[in-house]
Amino acid sequence: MAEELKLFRTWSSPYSLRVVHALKIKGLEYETIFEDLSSKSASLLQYNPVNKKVPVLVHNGKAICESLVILEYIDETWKQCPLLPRDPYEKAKARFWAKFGDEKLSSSIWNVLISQGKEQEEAIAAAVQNLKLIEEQLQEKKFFGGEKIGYLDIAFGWTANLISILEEIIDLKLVDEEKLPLLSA
Ligand SMILES: N[C@@H](CCC(=O)N[C@@H](CS)C(=O)NCC(=O)O)C(=O)O
Repeated sequence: MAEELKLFRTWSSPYSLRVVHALKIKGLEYETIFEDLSSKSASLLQYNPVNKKVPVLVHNGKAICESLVILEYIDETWKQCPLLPRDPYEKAKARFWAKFGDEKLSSSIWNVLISQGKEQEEAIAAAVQNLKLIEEQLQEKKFFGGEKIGYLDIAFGWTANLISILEEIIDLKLVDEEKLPLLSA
């Protein structure tokens, strides 16, 4: 039976781009359904009734939601070009930092955007502190995944495009080449 693979996403969703990148690395063909989040389709609501968000991957009629969960599903289903490390400890660390990125790093960067004055100075310090923790994960490695792009690189992909856009909006450099050379590179 031919595989049926559909991805519900929007062009702007950084979470969805994770899935796009993983499917590309695995060399998988799929259909894209672009959603209008101001008028969600009946299919999206049917496939993701709990969170009603993109991305949703539908594989042979079965829906998988939450971008990090989808990455793991893709990695376990299609074994070529592994994304997660095989070693259980390295795998646990990759999952830990991906969670940190979604729960702590992203909100600390958002706080910089929505604050002003003294509050913004504090928000910048907190965001840079979090970015330094990420920088440490890159020590002596080309990618978070080592020599090849892996799960954590895909999970942090949003930092590469969204932070530079936010920097332009608030006219402030967060990922500084001197303070965060590896992340900046
Ligand atoms: N934790 C979710 C976040 C997904 C998410 O926030 N998606 C946004 C687009 S970037 C969305 O669909 N928002 C619609 C809504 O909140 O109603 C994931 O990793 O998949």
